[in-house]
Amino acid sequence: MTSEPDLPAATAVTGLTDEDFLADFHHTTVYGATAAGGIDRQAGTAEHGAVRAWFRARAEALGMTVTVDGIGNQYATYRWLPDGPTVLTGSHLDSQPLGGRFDGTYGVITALHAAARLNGEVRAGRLDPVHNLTVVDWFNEEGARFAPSIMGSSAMVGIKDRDEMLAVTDVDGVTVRDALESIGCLGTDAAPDVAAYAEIHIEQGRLLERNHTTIGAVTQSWYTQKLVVAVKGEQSHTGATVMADRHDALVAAAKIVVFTEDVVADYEPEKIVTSVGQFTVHPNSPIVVPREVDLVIDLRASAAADVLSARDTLRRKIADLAAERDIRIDVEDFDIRDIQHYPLDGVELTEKAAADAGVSCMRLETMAGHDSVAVNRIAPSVMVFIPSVDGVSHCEREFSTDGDMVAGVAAFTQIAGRLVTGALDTTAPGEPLTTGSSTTGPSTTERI
Ligand code: HGY
Ligand code: MN
Ligand code: MN
Repeated sequence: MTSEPDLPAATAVTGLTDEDFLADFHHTTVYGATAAGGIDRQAGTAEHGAVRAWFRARAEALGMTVTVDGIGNQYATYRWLPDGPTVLTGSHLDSQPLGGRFDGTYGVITALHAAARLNGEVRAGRLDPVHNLTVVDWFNEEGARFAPSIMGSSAMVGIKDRDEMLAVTDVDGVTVRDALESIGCLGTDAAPDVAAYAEIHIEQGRLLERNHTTIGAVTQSWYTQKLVVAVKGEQSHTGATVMADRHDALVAAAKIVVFTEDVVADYEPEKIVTSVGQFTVHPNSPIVVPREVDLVIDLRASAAADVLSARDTLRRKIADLAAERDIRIDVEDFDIRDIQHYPLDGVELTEKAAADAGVSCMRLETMAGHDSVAVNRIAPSVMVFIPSVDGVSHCEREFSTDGDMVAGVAAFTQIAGRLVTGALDTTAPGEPLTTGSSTTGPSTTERI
């Protein structure tokens, strides 16, 4: 193992200061800015294209080479060595509708500044890398406009089929391929060979805040899946059909929403979460009994068994409901993501880096999904958090302080510096990629 570099403060090296980082970060909020202080920068939109173009130009201005792969992931690389696998760092620039300014974007800008600081070290002869360093801006981590989420990284590591993902359409029938072409991000470059991956992100929960801690060293991700439900009743006149003759899809769908909330009451508090986030009524006319409601249930838990048993309970209750009300309800498993255990070496690396950066650190799990959940299957991945005020995310009032963000940049620079000198070169990836793994397993559509 090469000796661990004691990286001096960045200011001494590249002139890129904490103020420069904050200026870059806060500049990104102009792309898709909403009136209430959030951003709306859904994957493949003009706003998303604009921030990605700014990122490419900024990276090139910092001396990086930018490439784009066939599912729209952008890679900015310091090519210090002629070849060999690169250390990959980064996150995503797309957002949820009316989302927060920090989710994903913080990780991309932090990775960019950490890379620039380390480049200064290398050029000053104070860092001797055994790997190149790449900053990635993943395509469509959020899965809001195009489902599933974590799309670009999952296609890059081979969990999802790239051409299948390019054919996914949004509600208006626009394909991922069309959207990527419209923002000039349908690339042809090969994705990099990855030695190790690191991602820093806002916690989107309140554990760090509750524990007055600045850095989170993430040990595992939660087991997550979606249930895609189509409730199929019969359209009729709201004013002329007697109640006994109605096959009201909306009343049945509403009951499913309540089932979903009730089912988690059987489990340990804060160890399982669920909501229906998407709920579409057809034909959605004020004097028509709805014929169909399409809804998506998001189910997540620290233990896979809890998601699977909650899923079975829901399927049973939905089947009973369909029989009672003489309607059809299709239920499909979707976007299943196994738990990912991040390598312990990487967790300890984060703890060391936080100590060197002089900030507090604690271990925790991630309830939210991240691109690291995909990449950890092919390369040892390090997942790092900074605090979210009130634990709020996917919301315009999402917030992290400048102080915490800057502390995260310092710690992340330490982590990336150790990775480029081979700190995880003998560490295995998380859960190896196996064919038929649950994220690629068949989605079962049950007609009830
Ligand atoms: O799936 C997730 O948790 C992420 O926010 N896309
Ligand atoms: Mn995110
Ligand atoms: Mn998100």
